[in-house]
Amino acid sequence: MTAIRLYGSSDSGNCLKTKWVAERLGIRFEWIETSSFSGATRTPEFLAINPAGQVPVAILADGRMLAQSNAIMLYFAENSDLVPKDAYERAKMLEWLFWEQYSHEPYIAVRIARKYFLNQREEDLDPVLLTKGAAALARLELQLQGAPFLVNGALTLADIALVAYTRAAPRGGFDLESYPAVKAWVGRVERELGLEPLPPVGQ
Ligand SMILES: N[C@@H](CCC(=O)N[C@@H](CS)C(=O)NCC(=O)O)C(=O)O
Repeated sequence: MTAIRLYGSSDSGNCLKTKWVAERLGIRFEWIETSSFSGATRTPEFLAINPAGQVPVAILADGRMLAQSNAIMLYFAENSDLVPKDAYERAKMLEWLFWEQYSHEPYIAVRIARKYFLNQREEDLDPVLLTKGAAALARLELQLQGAPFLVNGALTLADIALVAYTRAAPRGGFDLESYPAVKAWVGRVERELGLEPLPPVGQ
């Protein structure tokens, strides 16, 4: 059977989180590097695949298309230990996934993109990105002060979704030294996923 095709950018936490889940669960896939910075998500060919013009996109073995990083992760992880069996714990995991997309990614990922990848000057960045991003890190810190993972003491999709941009937050000008529980959790999740820590910014 044809493997799943995963269109994604290696610079994007949204894309990497789907790749990490597939790798951890031994799901066969072909990675098709598609950078939003190079305009590859705006070509007629790509828009025919995903009219929203965004990566990640999965083309399943039977040809069906699935977009949105958290939907793709959930599809891959169905019936795996990355999704709690208990209805309340599963809903708590979803609570974090929705929070990630509304209260974390729009600030931390956007600041990383503008500052690190597009080299925009500090004074040209919307100050809200810093305050709301710091608030998101403080919320994670509160949760992780008393728990090794976000939900029910074990690795779930919530950790994978949230670690994607949190580990890269220093690229957006956020200092993880101010969030020691978050920093320790990043290391824990990286070890679970077999990821090398990102090099310090500037190296
Ligand atoms: N909520 C979407 C966000 C996807 C997204 O913003 N993708 C970016 C790369 S990280 C993209 O393709 N941007 C191109 C564009 O919006 O034109 C998800 O989680 O998949």
